[in-house]
Amino acid sequence: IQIQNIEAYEHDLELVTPFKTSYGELTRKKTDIFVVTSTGGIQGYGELLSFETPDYIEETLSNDRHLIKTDLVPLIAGQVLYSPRQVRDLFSPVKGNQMAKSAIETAIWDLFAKVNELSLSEYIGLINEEITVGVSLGIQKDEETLLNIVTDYVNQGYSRIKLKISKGKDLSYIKKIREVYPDLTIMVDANSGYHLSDIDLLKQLDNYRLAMIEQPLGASDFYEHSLLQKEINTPICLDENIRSLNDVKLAHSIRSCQSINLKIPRVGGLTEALEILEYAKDNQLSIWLGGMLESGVGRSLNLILANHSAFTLPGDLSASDRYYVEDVITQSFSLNNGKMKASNEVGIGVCLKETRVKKKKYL
Ligand code: OSB
Ligand code: MG
Repeated sequence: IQIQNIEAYEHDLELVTPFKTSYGELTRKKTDIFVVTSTGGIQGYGELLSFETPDYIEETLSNDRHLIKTDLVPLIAGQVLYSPRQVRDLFSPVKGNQMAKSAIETAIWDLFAKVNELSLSEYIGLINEEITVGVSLGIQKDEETLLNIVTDYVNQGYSRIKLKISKGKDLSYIKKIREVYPDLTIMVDANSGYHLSDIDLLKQLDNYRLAMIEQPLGASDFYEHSLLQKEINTPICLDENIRSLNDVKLAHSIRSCQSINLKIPRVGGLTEALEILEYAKDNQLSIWLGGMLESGVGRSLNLILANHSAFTLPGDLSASDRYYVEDVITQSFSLNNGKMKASNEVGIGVCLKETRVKKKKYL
């Protein structure tokens, strides 16, 4: 196939509740839905997930919009594509900027599945089943507030809870939740809010039977995480610094972590994500699917990939009602006995709502 047209709808979505992390608070999220159209008139959808500010990782939405226009689109315009797996190599002259690449690459996967009249699950070779999922909860003003929120999500059926932590809003919060829920799978995410010098505090995490701590140290660090992992029993999971299969190999070989948070956008798309999953499986490395507060477009894709047999734990993949007041797709994903199921419709299986948001032409 050849790509004839690329456009993006620029949404500004309101979160159901503010999402606070060690680096900041979000009440809304801008998200661009890319629509890639083939010469045959078939459309694929992909979501651009970078944030407005470079506080999670360095990539930003405005830079990505620019880069897609000036650098990525010219690399695929006019090319004859026979597989979505070619896109990663076509984009290889551009270094980094994985989320920008992923927006286009995942749209092209959707497009190829649709051209073949298959669901993306079938196209990749995955079987949709009921998936046990988890929820990621932002930092709260006090322990009691967090406990009420955790209780609400446990009652909804979530069996794996991730708590965002930051310096000063950590041990007392974790202790409170662990006391009330002795058997709950609890993990924590520091979003690189600590330093190696906080080792005495980090060692105390071992008292709470946490499934893991995500990215305690630097957002691009591998070495200090490996030193920390030697000193604590709580498994370390890496998120921010995992941009490629090579990063997973590095982390695994120097023992920076015992688990990987895999996010499709953070590794540049589905081709790289699938290779990482194969590597994790071959090397018995714990891996689970992370989230980027996706709208329905990104979440539908995540839910499809969540069927991969390499995943060892429920992901940050929650029902639609946990995220936005209004979504960009006509369907919604709900929780059924703690589980969610991917769409079996063609491609990623979503219909975009009619919208009056700004539309930008890229090709
Ligand atoms: O660190 O995993 C993270 C959301 C945005 C940016 C970074 C992270 C997160 C989450 C939420 O934890 C996961 C989700 O439910 O989408
Ligand atoms: Mg994280």
